[in-house]
Amino acid sequence: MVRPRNTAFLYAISCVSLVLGTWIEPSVLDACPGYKLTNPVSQGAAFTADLTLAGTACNVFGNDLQHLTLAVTYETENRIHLKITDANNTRYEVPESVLPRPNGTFQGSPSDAAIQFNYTASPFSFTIFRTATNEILFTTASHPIIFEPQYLRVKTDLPTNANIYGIGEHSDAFRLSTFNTTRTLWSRDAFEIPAGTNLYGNHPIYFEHRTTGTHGVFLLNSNGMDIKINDTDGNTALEYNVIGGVLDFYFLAGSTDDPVELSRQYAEVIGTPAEVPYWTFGLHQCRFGYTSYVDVADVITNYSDANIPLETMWTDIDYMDGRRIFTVDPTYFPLPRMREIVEYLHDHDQKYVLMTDPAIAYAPGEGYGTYDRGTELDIWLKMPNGSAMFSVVWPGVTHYPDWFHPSIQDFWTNEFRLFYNTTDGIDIDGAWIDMNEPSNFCVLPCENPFQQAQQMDLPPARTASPPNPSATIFADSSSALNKRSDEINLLTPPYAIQDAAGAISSLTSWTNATHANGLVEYDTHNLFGTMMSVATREAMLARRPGLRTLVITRSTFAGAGSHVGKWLGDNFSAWSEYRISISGMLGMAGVFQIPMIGSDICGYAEDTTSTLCARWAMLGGFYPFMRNHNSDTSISQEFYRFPVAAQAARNVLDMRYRLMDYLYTTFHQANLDGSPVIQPLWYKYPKDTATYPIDLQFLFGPSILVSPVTEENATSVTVHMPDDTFYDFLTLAPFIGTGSNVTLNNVDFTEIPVHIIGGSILPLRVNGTMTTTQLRQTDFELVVAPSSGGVASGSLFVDDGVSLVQANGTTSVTFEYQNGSLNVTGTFGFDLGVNIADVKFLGVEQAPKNVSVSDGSGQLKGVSFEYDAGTKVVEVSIGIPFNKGFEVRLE
Ligand code: MIG
Repeated sequence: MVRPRNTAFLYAISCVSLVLGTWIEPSVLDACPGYKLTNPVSQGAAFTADLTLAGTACNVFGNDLQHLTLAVTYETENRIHLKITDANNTRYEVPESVLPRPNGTFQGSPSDAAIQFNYTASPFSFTIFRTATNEILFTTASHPIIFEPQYLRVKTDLPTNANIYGIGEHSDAFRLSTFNTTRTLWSRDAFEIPAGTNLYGNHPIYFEHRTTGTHGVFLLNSNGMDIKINDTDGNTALEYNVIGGVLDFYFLAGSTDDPVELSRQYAEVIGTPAEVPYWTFGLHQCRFGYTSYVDVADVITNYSDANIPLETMWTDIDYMDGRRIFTVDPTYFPLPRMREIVEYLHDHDQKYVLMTDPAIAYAPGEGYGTYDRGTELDIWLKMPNGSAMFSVVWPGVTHYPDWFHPSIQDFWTNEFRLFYNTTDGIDIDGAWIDMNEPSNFCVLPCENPFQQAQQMDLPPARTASPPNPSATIFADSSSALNKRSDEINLLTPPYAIQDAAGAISSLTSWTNATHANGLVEYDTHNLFGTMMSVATREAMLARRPGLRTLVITRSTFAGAGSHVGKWLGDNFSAWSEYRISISGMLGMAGVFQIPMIGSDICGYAEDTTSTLCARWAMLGGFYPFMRNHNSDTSISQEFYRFPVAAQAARNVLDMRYRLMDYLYTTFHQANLDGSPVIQPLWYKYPKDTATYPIDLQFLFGPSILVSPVTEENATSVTVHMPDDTFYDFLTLAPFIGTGSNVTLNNVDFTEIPVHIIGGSILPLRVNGTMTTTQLRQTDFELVVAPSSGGVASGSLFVDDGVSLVQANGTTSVTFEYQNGSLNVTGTFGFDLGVNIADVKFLGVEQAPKNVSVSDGSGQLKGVSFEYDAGTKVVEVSIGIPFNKGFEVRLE
C-alpha cells in the first residue's frame, strides 16, 4: 500500500515492536510473605491498622516495604474507601487538584451498610462482602499483597465467567474476557486503535455484574498498570500490577436490582458529567486534509444544498501556519477568510470548532508569540537537569506545556483570548484537543529531535495549489507531586507494563520529565490529557463568561467527563470498527462517566464505502457526540458524497432532532446524579443473562433501544429483544419481546431499527428544521408508550441551552400515564414559546369513545382524535401553548 509519508510514518509508529512486558510465574508472586495486621483501631465508620511484612521479603521488583498503614472508611452506605500506603514515606498520589476526593463518613454502623469490610490479621487479607446476600465481592485471601517502591500487586478471586466491564480505554468487547486478558493503562497515541492494547484514556474502574447484584471497584491511581484477568484451572482472578503510587480503592455497593445505581455511586466519587450546550447535539463535520478555506466553505455549502442539517463545521491542523498552534496559514487559511467562515456560520445559526494541540513549536527568535510568551513564563515541561524537554510533533521540534505550572492557566487562557477572539481573531464555539497523551513522534532514544524532525519533513510542505484570494467562497446565504529518590527508575522500571508502544517513554514524554511542583511524568503521564482538558475548558469559559462550551479531547483519566467530552480516536473505515465503536461508547458513557462520546463516523483511516458510511451515519445518529471525521489520505466521506449515506443521514438526523430534548433531558439528569446517557441492555434487564455480553445493541437514554444492522451488505439483523413491550420508533406499532433472539428484516440501507421501551413517555419535537436553533422553535408532541401493565412515565428539562447556570430559568415537566389518563405537571420557569401539537397513545387496543383534555382553566373544546387500528395508535391533536400542566383522558 503506497501512502504519503506522514501516514506511512504513523503506521510505522503504531507497529513498533510489541513489548510483552514482564512475565513472572504467578506462584512466585503468591509465595511472597504478605503482611501481618497489628494495632487495629475501630472508630465508628473508620478503621485503621498497621501492616508489617510477614516474613522474608520476596523482593520481586524491588525491595518489599516493611511497614504500611491501612485505613478503611465507610464513606456512605454504599461506599468503602480503603487505602494502603507506606507508613514511613510520602508516596505519589493523584493530586486533589486533578481529581477532588469525595468526603463523607457513613453515620450508621458498618453492619447497616450495603457492603462491609472484613479482614484476617495474619497473614493479612481483606474481603468486601454484600450485606444483603453475604456474597464476597472482592477478596485477597488467596493472594498476598505485594508493596514495593515500583510494584504494587493486589489480586482478588472472581466468580467463574465473571461479568466484568470497564478498565479502559480499550477497543475490545464491552464484557471483558476472563481468559488471558491484560488491560494496560498508559496513555498512548494508538493509531487504528488495535484491540488488546493500551489506548488514549485511562479509567481504572470495573463494574462486576451478577444476577444477584452489580458492584464496582475503582483504584484511584494514575501510574502505569497492567490489570490482568485470567482463569487458571477454573480459578478466575483479577490482578492489579501497578508501577507506583498507592493502593487507593473505592468499593461501590451498586445495587441488587438496578445497575444504574452503581453509575450514580461512581459519579459520586469522580464527579458527574458536565452539561454541554444544546447545539452540540447537532451534526459535526470534520476531516484532516481540507486543503484550504475554500474546501471548508464548500463543505458547509454542500451540506446545505443536500438538505442535511450541519450544525458544526470543524477544521483540523490544516489551518495552521507550519502546524503551529494559534496561527493561521496566510495563503491557504488567511485570517480574513477564516473570519468570513465564522461569520457565515454564525449568521446561519451554525458553529465552528478548531483543533488545538498541546505541543508548542520551538522557535526562538522567530517572532512566534506563543513560544515567546511560554518561554518568558517558563511554562515548559522540564528534563531532570532543568532544561525544557524537547519533543517532535507536527510543527517539528516542540516543547510541552507543564499543566502543573502555576502560570499555565493564565498562559493558556491568554493564548486562547489572543487567537480565538471576536475582534480580530477566530471566534470558535468549541475546542478540539488532540495528541495529549502526550504524543511524540521522536523515536527512542530520541537523541537528536532536530534531526528527527528534519527526517520526517516536519512540518510537511503543502502540495495543493493555493486558492484564488479574490474569489467568493459562499455563493449566497440560502440555508441554513513528590520527588523521587535516586534508586527509583523512572525510565525502565523493574516491572514493565505491556505498553504497546514499547518502553514507557516511547512516543510520548520522557517519564523522568519534571513538573514545576516536583512531580514526575512517570507518575502523572496518565493525567496529561485531563489536565489539558480542564485548562482548555477554563480558557473557553473565560472567552464567553457565563456560557457553556464544548471541549472534545482524545486522552482522559477518571473524572475527565466532569469537564469535557471525548472522541474514540483513530479508528478506520471497516465494519469491525463500526461495531466496536458501540463497545467504546458503552465504556465511556456507560461506565466511565464521559457521556459526550462518539467515534469517527464512516471511519477515520483508510477508505469508507457508501453502505458503511450510510449505516455508520445512522449508528452515529445515536452517539451522543455525532461527528463525521476522516484522515488526510482517505477518500472524501461527507455524507452528501454518497446518495445512500445522504439519505441515511437525513433520516437519522430527523429522528435525532425529534429526540433532542429527550437527549438533553438525559444529559441534564446525568449532570445531576450520574445516571448513564448510554446503557448496555443489562442495566435495564439485569436478570436477563442473555443481555450480559450484548454490545451491538444499546439504550440511548433510558427509553430508547437501538439495534443497528451490523454486517456488511445485510439488510436484516438478529437481535435480542428482552421480555418487555416495545414500540417501533417510526411506525409506533407494538412489538412484544419474549427474551429471545428476533430477526428484523428489510432494514434498508437508510433505516435503523429503533424501539421505544414500554413504560416511557417521550417529549419529541415535531422538527422539520435544519439547525438546532430552529428546532427549538418547533412544537412538542408527546408519545405515550405504556408498559404491559398499562403505565408510563417520562420527563422533560428545558433551559436556554447555553448558559452555565441556567440564567434564563428552567422548565421541568413530569409525565405520568395510568388508567387511560395522562397527567402533565411541572414548573415552567423557562418560556418554551411553543405548543403541544399532539399526544400519541401507543398500544391502545380499542378506539376510545371520547378523549377529553383539560388544563387548570377547565376542559378544552373541540379536541379531535384519530385511532389507527393497524398500529393501535390514538393521536390527539391539542395545539395549546406548552406553558402549564394539563391532562388527557381516553374514555
Ligand atoms: O498525528 O490532527 O486523532 O483525529 O485528524 C495525527 C490530525 C494527529 C490525530 C487525531 C486525528 C486528527 C489528526 N491527529
